[in-house]
Amino acid sequence: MEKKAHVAAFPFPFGSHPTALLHLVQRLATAAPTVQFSYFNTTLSNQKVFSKMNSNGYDNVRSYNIDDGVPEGHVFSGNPVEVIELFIKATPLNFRKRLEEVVEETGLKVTFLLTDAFLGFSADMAEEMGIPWVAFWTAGPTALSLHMYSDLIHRNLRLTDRTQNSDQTLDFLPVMSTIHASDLPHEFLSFDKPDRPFSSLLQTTGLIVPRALAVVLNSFDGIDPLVTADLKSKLQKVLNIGPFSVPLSKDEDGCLSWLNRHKAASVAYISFGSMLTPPPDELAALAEALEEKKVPYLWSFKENLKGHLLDGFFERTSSIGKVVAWAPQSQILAHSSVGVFITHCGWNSVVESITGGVPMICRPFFGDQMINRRILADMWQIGVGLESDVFKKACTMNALDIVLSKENGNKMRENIGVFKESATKAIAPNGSSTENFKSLIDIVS
Ligand code: U2F
Repeated sequence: MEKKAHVAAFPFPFGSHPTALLHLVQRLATAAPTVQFSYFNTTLSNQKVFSKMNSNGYDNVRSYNIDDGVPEGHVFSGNPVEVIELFIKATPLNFRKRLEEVVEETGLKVTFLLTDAFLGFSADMAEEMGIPWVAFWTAGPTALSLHMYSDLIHRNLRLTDRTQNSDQTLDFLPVMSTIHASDLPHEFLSFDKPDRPFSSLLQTTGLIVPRALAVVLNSFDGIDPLVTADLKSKLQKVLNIGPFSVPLSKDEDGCLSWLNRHKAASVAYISFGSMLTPPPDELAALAEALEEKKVPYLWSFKENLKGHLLDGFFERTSSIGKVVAWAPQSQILAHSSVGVFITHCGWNSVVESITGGVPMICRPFFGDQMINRRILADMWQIGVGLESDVFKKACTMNALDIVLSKENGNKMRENIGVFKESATKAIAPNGSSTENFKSLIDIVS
């Protein structure tokens, strides 16, 4: 089939960002078979993404490796942000170089840029190339709003690192009046420190997204109408196209058949996303709470840490629990046996929990996660935080009691049911997300 349009897609190669963009690219590629899609990602991230995702059946999608900016023989200091900063320093040259080679190899001029909103250089690159740019925001609408209002927030709160513990709310901003200063991401507080490339990159995001022809989110119009309306008034086009229907993953460890053997709403599913593992003392506290309460659990737990773990907890509790290195999460959260999701509040996990109708116990760590916890627990009442903010045995047992109790659990499930219904409507034929996705196809083709 002759290809006229050629979309270049650039992910931010960390956490769930690259997988989420590839899902979007594959969905668009299926809907627009005459468009060619080129997906540029670092070698390591491409390996990770494609080991978990099916790349067959997408003849019009090709992936390319780009430089990750890590010098040969580099010895890492142990600071997790270092790899991100090296990558940022290598941009946009690494993307531009490979893009030019691909155009040369294929003879296909790039007609469109679809990139992670973190990659603010895309606005200039698209302008230089004389082509449109669509930004993909992988977190929630309130987190995007935070970046749009960063100047105002900094002015009003006079933020410094010390205000991290402040209980002051952002009540001067109606769309964020329930958010506390202490919920703001650490990097957000360092916007004035130019020696921190990740902070600078985030600071650029809010300034640059209004230049995008459209901003695409894994969200739906009914989730937070006030925030969505405000974003719509500030951006050229806001396209909520979620919840994404994540392609079914293989269930190699038999999680779903294990869940089939349990009572409705009885199991705790535990996962801290694609990057995080809580510190050992918190893992121990969570394990002790599960063991003492005899809560059946299914734990997605990174394999390399299993060995030294938890004084034989997994062996001792194998009759009530199951531990796997990677779980088919969205299918698990859609299973009726799951009663609670113990989560770091990453946005994709939040959306999957809402779609599955499962209330959450929130233990956020960084970035937008504290904001998500605030919204889930205080505004929407579909989750609870931990009294001491971190896993301690007593407060974790208390949170399990609340969510798994009939009265509170049912109330939360009722609240979450309203969002679930709105999500289901959004992705139905003629629903808002379906229509937004059609607009996106029109734009890229
Ligand atoms: C960053 O979040 P993460 O990538 O750590 O977490 P999520 O946004 O929740 O996405 C995790 C995805 O990985 C899947 C899960 C989600 O789609 O279904 N998964 C799985 O399939 N099996 C497993 O065993 C474990 C996970 C960042 F840290 C957050 O703060 C942001 O909100 C987020 C989005 O920008 O990116």
